Amino acid sequence: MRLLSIVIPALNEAENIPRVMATIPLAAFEKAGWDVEFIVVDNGSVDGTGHIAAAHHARVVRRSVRGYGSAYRAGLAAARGDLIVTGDADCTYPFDAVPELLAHFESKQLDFLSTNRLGTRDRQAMKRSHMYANHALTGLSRTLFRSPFRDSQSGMWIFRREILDHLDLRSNGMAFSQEIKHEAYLKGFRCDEVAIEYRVRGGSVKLNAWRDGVVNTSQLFSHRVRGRRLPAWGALTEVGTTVLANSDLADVATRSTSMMKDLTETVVIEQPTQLLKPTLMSAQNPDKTPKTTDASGDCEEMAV
Ligand SMILES: Nc1nc2c(ncn2[C@@H]2O[C@H](COP(=O)(O)OP(=O)(O)OP(=O)(O)O)[C@@H](O)[C@H]2O)c(=O)[nH]1
Ligand SMILES: [Mg+2]
Repeated sequence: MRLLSIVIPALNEAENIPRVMATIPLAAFEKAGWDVEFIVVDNGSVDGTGHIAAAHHARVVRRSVRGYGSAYRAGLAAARGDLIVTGDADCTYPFDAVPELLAHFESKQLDFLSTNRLGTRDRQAMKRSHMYANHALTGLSRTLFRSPFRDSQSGMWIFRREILDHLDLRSNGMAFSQEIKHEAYLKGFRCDEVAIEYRVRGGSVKLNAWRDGVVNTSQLFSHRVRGRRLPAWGALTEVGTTVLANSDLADVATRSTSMMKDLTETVVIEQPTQLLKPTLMSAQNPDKTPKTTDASGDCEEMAV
């Protein structure tokens, strides 16, 4: 069986974690030949998010440095899967659609697949001001990087774990989301994006719209200055032999490796060997009905 790592950053999402987990379609993954590890990164919660996640069979990663990007850098370093899937812990992303996204990823032989939330029909899922800000940041990204992504801020991605060794990821805050997409694109990996449904959030928002908007904008410019688009690799399998001959990539690989080294000093991983099995989940959630969110912020049963 191949291993899929689902990596989720969670700050004070104790209430949402069980609901998000209930939407993970383990039986479909098993049928498609995937074992699943579920990694929750908690760096600063005061509501017991990490304990709840551990009780729900997650590998819990804790890191002293706060922030969304910091959480991802630790969680991705801990992931062992052939492929990594990400998303928020707030019930907004459709984990129940991941088998379909995986099929697309594999049929197109992609290295990095992102998702586009901006065509979502549920107007309550994203505030109008956030929608405008997302379009503005995406427009600027497309201009600066000539990137193909139409939603530069989406938090659901699927990618081959191996590509992490070639990405220079530095953001500890919300800018991590755009940084990983642009790095994958700049390094010549095969990227694509598909539309997904975006759902109403459970619990409270962690984004600080103005501060994060300013930080993200300045990260775009600094990243553009340091990053240069490298030739497309085609399939990543071809990189292995080429990478050492390319001084830029060799340099980046060295830096990523030292980033990982930093991380191992501050990261604590609980339940390091834990895998999710459909039997575990059905025992915990007997009706196995996928969940979504309603406008009041609570996840509720979704008609299927
Ligand atoms: N571990 C960790 N998780 C974080 C941190 N900040 C945000 N998160 C998580 O990252 C995800 C995204 O944060 P949100 O508050 O939903 O931000 P957003 O998705 O940009 O904003 P909305 O679209 O309004 O939901 C959620 O799962 C948060 O719990 C952090 O400092 N540490
Ligand atoms: Mg969110």
